[in-house]
Amino acid sequence: MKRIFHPLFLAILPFAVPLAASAQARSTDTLDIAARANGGRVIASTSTLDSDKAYSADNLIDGTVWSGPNSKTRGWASDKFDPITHDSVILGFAGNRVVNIGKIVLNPSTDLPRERWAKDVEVQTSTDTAEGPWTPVAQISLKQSASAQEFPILPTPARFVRLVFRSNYGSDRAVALGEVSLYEAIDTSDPVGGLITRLEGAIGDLRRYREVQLESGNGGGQTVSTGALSPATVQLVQLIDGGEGRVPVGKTNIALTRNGGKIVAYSSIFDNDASFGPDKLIDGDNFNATTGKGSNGWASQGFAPNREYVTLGFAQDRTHLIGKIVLNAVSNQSDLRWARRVQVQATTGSFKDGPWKDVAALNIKGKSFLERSVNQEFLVRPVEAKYLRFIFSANGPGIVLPNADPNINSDRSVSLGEIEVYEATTNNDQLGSLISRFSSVLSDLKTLRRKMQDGAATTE
Ligand SMILES: [Ca+2]
Ligand SMILES: [Ca+2]
Repeated sequence: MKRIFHPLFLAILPFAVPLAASAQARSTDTLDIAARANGGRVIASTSTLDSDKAYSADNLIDGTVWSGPNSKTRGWASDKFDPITHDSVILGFAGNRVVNIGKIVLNPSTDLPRERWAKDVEVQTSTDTAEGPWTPVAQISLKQSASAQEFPILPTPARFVRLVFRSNYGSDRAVALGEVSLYEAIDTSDPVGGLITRLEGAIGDLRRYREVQLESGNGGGQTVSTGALSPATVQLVQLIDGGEGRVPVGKTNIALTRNGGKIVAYSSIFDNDASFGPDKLIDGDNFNATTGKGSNGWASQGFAPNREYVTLGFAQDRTHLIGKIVLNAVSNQSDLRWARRVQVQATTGSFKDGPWKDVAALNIKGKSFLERSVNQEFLVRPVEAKYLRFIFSANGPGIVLPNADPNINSDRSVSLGEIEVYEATTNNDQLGSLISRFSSVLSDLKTLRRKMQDGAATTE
């Protein structure tokens, strides 16, 4: 059978095609071409803090960022902050080839004061030499957050990429950055690339649909509201980031040791005393100050804001959609040491290297010892997490002394009694598991396409 196109259809076709293409989400490959492990290179940097190798620009492509005292890397820092002649870093790729940039990911995390962390960055490309000429392709603005921040870029060919650091968060000493990742755009004109782009678009639609379902409370499980709490349990419910108070959450504490929860990393233990180990955060037991009985809780060795952390995972290292976190500050330590503010981050990647996404800053409320001894619930906007990292940023009841850091009421330790984690639930989240399966097919397709292209390149 021969198809006859209507002349009107033929007339609109040239317009319809680019419109449809621009409406689609652009796909990028999964391989970080800036990473040294993948052949990426730092060609030049304008300066290094005190010419100290520990802050070399090579740290920008080592695949890891500073995340506490055990970190292998500190990131890069310039030796000045000059708002006129900006500092910059130039990157190149394996085999000196021209790549087609589609996405950049920057993580500001370094061990330097947060005022020095990079803020406004201009991305420039050169297809010719490492001296330019340079074409600006994106202006990006980073959050002051130790997380991998993604920015799509209109597909642009580049033999060299220059990052020009236009501003930081308020220091005149240096500008600092933890890691740079670059990803190639997937060309929609090749058939596999086109298929990948369509699948990615469809998965994006499904994700948005599920978010709408979650936000409208269309799911199973228990709906938490202040009215639903048992009057016998005084609990403070805080809604994080407009949690809407109607997020349906599961009834099982998936962080609990007997439900498969586990500690996968931590910064330190008070006097190396096992009775203050991080496993005490998920043992389902809290210290009772009146009887002097019960589990001690976790306590760190020393406290400075954002240096102490605990990372936890779940049974079989599975990824869960998190909807609620419960903290209980009570521990067998002076309440000057009890955690007051905790930054929570999530990753679906590695518990060592992330990439980490900020979930919420949880503030444990209450002035008195008793007010702070109760479970405090935090409803968070649903977030996928294979691992959750809890970073401790303030302790004590919030005593403010002259010339002292208000975040530190004791520099001896920060402590916490218990962490509970609950899932956000849709209808058993069948849609969520379907999205996960499609996503892994998408990732396999991208790898396959890259291998096909590499194979074609080597046989040419
Ligand atoms: Ca790094
Ligand atoms: Ca406990």
